[in-house]
Amino acid sequence: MDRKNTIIIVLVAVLAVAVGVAAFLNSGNLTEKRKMQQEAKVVLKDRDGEIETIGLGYITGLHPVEFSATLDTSNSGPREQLYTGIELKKIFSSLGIDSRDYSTVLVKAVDGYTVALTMEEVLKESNIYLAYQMNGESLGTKEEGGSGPYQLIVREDQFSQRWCKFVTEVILEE
Ligand SMILES: Nc1nc2c(c(=O)[nH]1)N[C@H]1C(S)=C(S)[C@@H](COP(=O)(O)O)O[C@H]1N2
Ligand SMILES: [Mo]
Repeated sequence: MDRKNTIIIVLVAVLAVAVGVAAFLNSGNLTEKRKMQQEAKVVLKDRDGEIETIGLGYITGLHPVEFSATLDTSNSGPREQLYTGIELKKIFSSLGIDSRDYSTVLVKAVDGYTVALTMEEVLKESNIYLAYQMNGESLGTKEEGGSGPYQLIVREDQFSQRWCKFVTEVILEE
């Protein structure tokens, strides 16, 4: 075998290993996210890393409320629904997070959907919630054809475009 062929074979082998490693790392990440969804967990982070991982027990301990909001989906017109959840800002304050330290909040879903909120919006009264029930029923997971276990509700968003379903991560940015 000449040198050129050897080089090509080595390059292909190196690429194959790199693709394999990348796929493996990615799948680990996905499995972890799915597990968080099954266990109904949400992780809060900032640039220094994880602040806290919270679950349904923590959220129900914060005195969730019922509120109405108008859901608009791709296959139905706008309809008023009754949600149960907690204002995002109340989760922050309960964890000792100082809203003045951050300007932006990113909310990420298991399918990669990401929504950006300004801290100003988050602090508005009765606007942005993390919901876990609609009309008294659990939201259900993506696998179950639901929109949860948690969904971000932005009451001021007329077309529900930032109502992030399947929330797994909340990232605070300075
Ligand atoms: N995780 C996630 N959340 C999402 C979306 C999405 O694709 N993924 N679509 C958004 C859009 S554009 C709308 S209108 C509402 C309702 O979307 P649906 O029609 O797919 O239910 O969810 C929002 N939240
Ligand atoms: Mo949409």
